Amino acid sequence: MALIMSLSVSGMQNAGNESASNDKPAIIPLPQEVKWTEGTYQLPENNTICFNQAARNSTKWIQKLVEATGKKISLKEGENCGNWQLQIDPSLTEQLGEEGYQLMISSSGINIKSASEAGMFYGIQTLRQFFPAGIESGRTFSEIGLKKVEIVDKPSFSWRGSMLDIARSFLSKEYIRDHIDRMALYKMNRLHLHLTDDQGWRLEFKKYPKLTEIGGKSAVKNGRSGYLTQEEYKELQKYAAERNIVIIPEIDMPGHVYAALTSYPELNCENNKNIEPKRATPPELYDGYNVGWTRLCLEDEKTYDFVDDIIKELANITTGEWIHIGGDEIEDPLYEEFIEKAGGIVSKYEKTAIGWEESAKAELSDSFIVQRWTGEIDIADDQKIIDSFCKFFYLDHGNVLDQENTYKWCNPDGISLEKVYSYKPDDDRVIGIEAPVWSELVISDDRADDRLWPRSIAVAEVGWTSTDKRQFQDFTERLAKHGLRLDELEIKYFRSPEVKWN
Ligand code: TNX
Repeated sequence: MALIMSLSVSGMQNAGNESASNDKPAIIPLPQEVKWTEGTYQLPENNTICFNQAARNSTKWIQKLVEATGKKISLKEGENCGNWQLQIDPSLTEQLGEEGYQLMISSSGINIKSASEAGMFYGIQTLRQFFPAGIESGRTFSEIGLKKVEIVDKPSFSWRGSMLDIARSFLSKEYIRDHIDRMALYKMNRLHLHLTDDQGWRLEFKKYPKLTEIGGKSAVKNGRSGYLTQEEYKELQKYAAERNIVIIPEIDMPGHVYAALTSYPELNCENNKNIEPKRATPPELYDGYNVGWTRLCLEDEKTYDFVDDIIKELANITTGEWIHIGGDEIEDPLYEEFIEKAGGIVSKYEKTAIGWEESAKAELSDSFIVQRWTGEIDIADDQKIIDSFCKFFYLDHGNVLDQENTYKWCNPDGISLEKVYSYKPDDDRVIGIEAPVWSELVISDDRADDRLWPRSIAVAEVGWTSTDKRQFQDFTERLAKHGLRLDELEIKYFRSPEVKWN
């Protein structure tokens, strides 16, 4: 692809500089089919957004774009009634899928079609990338020229996920909300929240208030404590849903439960005599880095009352289809039985269970989704799989070799952009990918930004664009132009040396 460097930079500095429009915009994730045509479409002084009834809700996203131009907008319901056409038509599902769209920019204006609100939202996200980066911080431009194009696009995977570990070190609801916005720009659609671990319990449960009263007070060394109330959790879900993102809550069991054991010591059958490190629970909280040293008392039937209560309350406040039960890093003779029972409880409350890879050792129902991180455990033929292989996707690892405050246990070289980008699905049970940021060492917003960006953009493209269309060199050239947008969004991203940032 011929790229005319620096044009977007000068476009940024001089509001309204038309030269910006002569350059092809860098679209990430790369759409499945793009046909550029000659010339640009100049937005006129008066804009009419013409939408059909199904697209009414979607007009709010367009308004943001047009407002940035300072031009006039009016809304009109109908067909072929304006220079912006938004049409949602469920009969396009076969062609465009649930999340696909068609975007055309021609001399008559802008036309987006989709089968659903999700597809329309993504068509608009693509269009957003045709606008100067300055719109991201609310800057206005008097002249905006949009390169003429025809795009037909849909994702190759239905699961394009990001995982935040807010258990070791908490991230505020404001950070999570910003993260949802950032994910949406790159068409990611699943936000997995790792809500509980040894170092903290981060979601309020009405039936077990001490989980957050006690377990919410701790954190990993130098990390942040805190928790989300149910109200805040619901608000986040709603905010995410508007942006086609589903929140997947994880309550990690039967291991990784020290915060719960401190809050309700009756869940701990060793009564602290046999677990290492030896501690009195309560009142001591845990702020260390060990994994795999705590467990719920699986010998005691009452533990399952707790598990049932927790999953029930969680299912009640969760609008998405999935509940993640954890299941990682624990040796216990009753482990498999636990996974089977907990999976059954999730189904009883009409949700679909997800567990980390180890859960595949149990007899799982077909609906249970396994999240791979090592690839070493055999998984039954009918199981669906989410790939989070640590060597490609563990974003708590360094962006480069020996980056400070990063882990390297899975990949001693660190996980470069190129490494993330080189992932290829090898199995047709895979429904998608997800990149976790574990937070033992990610104890501030700036560090979270640095670990997440720009690698999450590579994750997004891997999840969206078919493998045969992806090329690392081309990706980095497009990414270079997104630096400005990330700056405008005030993301403290890692200036990866693999990219010649504009
Ligand atoms: C492994 S892999 C974990 C987490 C740690 C992470 C640190 C997996 C499912 N669990 O408990 O935070 O390593 O990199």
